Amino acid sequence: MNLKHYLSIFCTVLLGSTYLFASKPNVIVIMADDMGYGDVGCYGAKPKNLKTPNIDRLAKEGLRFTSGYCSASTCTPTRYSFLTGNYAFRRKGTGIAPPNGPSIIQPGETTIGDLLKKAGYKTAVIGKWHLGLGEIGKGPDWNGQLKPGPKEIGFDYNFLLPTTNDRVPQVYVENDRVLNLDSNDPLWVGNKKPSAEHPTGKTHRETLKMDWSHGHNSTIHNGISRIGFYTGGHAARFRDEDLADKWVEKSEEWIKKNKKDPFFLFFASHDLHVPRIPHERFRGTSALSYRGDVIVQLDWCVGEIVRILKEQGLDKNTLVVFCSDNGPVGDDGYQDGALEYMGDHKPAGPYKGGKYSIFEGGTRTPFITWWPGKIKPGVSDEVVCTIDLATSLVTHAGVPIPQDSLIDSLNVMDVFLGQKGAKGREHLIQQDNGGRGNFGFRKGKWKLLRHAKKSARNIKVEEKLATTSVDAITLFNLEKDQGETKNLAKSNPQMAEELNAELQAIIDAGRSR
Ligand code: NG6
Ligand code: CA
Repeated sequence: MNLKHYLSIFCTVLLGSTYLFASKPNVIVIMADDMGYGDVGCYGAKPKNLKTPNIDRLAKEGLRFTSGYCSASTCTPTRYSFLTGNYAFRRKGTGIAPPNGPSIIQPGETTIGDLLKKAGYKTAVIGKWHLGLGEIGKGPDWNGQLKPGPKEIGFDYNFLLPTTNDRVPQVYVENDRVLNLDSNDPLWVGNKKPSAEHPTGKTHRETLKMDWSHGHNSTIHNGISRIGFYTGGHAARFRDEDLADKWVEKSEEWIKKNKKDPFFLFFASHDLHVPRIPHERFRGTSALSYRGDVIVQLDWCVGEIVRILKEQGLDKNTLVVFCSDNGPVGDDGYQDGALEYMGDHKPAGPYKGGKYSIFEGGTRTPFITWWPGKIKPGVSDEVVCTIDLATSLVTHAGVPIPQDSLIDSLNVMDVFLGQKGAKGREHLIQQDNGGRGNFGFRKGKWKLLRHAKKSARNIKVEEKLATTSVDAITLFNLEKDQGETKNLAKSNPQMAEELNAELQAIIDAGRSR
């Protein structure tokens, strides 16, 4: 062997290891809850209303998407689609999960976690789950093993708020058990009042530290009444004020333990979902009351994640994705001052609608990718969606995707990484909570809305939740009319028909990848 041979072997090894290194970055997906397009500084929130320096820094050092979407305008369907890569409307039972709902994703349905594990990733979900726990027909066994759960569907570790912070019970789940549960004080969860004297938001309204406005008037915990009833499990109950700190604490522990392998962390913040309860140190940090204060709290979490990555020397080899699970909402059931203190803040930015709606505000949300040294700072107008993370990340990690899995998740990794000339989605179906048969269809500059019912919810986030009447088919040119105000369905019926037929064809095809 001569020098040339040695050089070629050396180069091959170097290239090989560089390839391996580059193709398996750590990935942290930070998913905000109910955060709208206009809720952060880098998307137009004014500093006098609230400051989000950490999220803004991600955008400044990374890629900020102007057409980044979540796939649904409520939580459960977006999360289902993010994990499975399937449009949620294809699957019954993917709407907002109730407290005692079983695991919506059962073992056997392939998830992003399953496939990343095949690439050698360690995987974890920390934060809000809201995808059900336990067997079909049984639901969660709160005092026993909560199986199946994340562990059975692709996550090595989980530390959860099992449902939502406004749904019972207010306990943490670590792996498949309620944390700190005392067997002498079993946890009971149900949807009927357990006894006549059980205090609720209705009977003990004067004792509440935050009053409800609609729903949310059942069992009281931490001075706040919730959706659903529960008793027991007192030692296991958390304080709403401490959730954000807990997500960061557990993430830091897990990252330190798993940093030798490539890792995938789904950091599922409960902020800014109701009840919006900032930690005491974040109170009054915005001009928007608690709704703004919990954005500042979430922004702090983002800063902590970056701090941890830097301290562990992982920042150059970690892709951070910041996104939201659905658009914004003002009053979502508690009198927390969100509407009263909104001022000139526009939670959905220039877009119409918000949470629960198929207008742009329902799903077009903050979307940032950050990977220092790899992603060139900039802004991208390409269309991407949280549903695409699965195929993009898994393909990037070199794992083949089974034919019948991740059926609506597209490989837009080059777009996420800001590669020159890379193209995002040609089209995207947006849905609401499902069940109502409402669809949004974005294709290029066009946006078609198909409402199965003659009403749409929450057209204006800055006002009380309402239903407003809508036409069955509406068409908008987002290039000229980003606020979806001028319906072109009548003046351009051909385009409306064409898009409606294409939307239907994608639904009928049963898959889009
Ligand atoms: C609704 C709740 C709302 C919120 C939502 C789920 C009422 C009146 N409204 O049913 O407060 O919990 O469900 O939000 O109960 S999500 O972001 O998790 O999808
Ligand atoms: Ca949500």
